[in-house]
Amino acid sequence: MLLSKHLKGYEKDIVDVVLGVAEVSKTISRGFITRQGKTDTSNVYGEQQAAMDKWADELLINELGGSGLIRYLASEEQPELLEFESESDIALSVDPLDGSSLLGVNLAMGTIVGIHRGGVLKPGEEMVGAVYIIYGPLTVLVYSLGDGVHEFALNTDGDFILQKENMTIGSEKRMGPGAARNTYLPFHEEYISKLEADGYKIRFSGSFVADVHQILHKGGVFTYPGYQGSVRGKLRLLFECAPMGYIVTQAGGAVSDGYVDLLSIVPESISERVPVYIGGKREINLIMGLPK
Ligand code: AFP
Repeated sequence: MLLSKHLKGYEKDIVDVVLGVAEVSKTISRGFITRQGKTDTSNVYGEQQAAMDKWADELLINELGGSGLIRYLASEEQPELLEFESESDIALSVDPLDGSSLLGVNLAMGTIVGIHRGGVLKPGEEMVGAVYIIYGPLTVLVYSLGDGVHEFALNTDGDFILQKENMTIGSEKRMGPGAARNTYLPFHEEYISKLEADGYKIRFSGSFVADVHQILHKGGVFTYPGYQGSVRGKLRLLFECAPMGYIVTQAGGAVSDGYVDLLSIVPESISERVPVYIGGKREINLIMGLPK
C-alpha cells in the first residue's frame, strides 16, 4: 500500500504535511553522495554543522515553509522559530539530519519531525503526530498521527510502500546507555548496572533516531541521560525526544526524563535539552522508580 493511500481518513492539512515531508526526504536521501563535508558554521548548541545538516534544513524550510501548508517551523539548525504566510495553524519541530556526525562512517541517520497545531511550546502529549525517516540500507519512513505506528520503505519507483502497520515495541533486552560512563550520575550508573546484570546488550550507534528505531523494533531502552557536566543531558526536547517519544508511546512503549513522562513536559524554549529514557514500559518504569 502506498503512503498516500494509508493516510486516507486523516485531516487533509496534516496528510499534506506528512506527504510533503516524505517528498523532501526522498531528495535528502539522494544528497549524501555529493555532500560529505563539514561547514565552518555551528548551530546554537555550538555543534559544527555538516553540509548535509544545512542543506537538509534549507530544503525543509523552503519546501514546507514555501508550500503554504505550515505556519511555523522550529529547526535544530535555526536559532529562532520561523513563521510563514499561511492560513494553516500547523507548526513543525524538526531535526533535519540527526546523527550527521556519522556521515564519514556511513551509519544510518535520519530526519525527525514533530507535528503540532498553534505552536511548538506545548507538551509532546498535545502533538497531533510525528514522522521520522531513516537513511540506511533502506530509506524508511515511520509515522503516527495518534492511531498506531506504521512503517514504509522507499522502493525503486520512488514510492513509500507499507512494511509494518500498528507496530508494537519489541521485548528483547537491548540498551543504548548514552554519554560517557565516567560522567554518569549515581542513579544512572545504578540503572545501567541493573540492566547489565539482567543481561541487556549494548546497542548504541551515535544516531538517536536510528538507535530508537532499533529499540522500537527489538525492544529495550535508549537513554541519553543527564551527566556530570550537563544535568540536562544533550538531546533536544522539541526536535528529538518528544517526536520520537510520541511514536514509541503510540507503539506501547514510554518515554521519560527519568522523573516524569517526557510528553508532559512543557518546553520553556525551542532549544531546551532534556535527559531522555525511551523504550519499553518495563525499562522506563525502572528508571522512574529509582531513588535519585
Ligand atoms: P549529531 O546529529 O551531531 O550526530 O548528534 C547526534 C546526537 O544528537 C544523537 O543523535 C545521538 O544519540 C547523540 O548526539 C550522540 O552523542 P554523543 O556523540 O555525545 O554520544
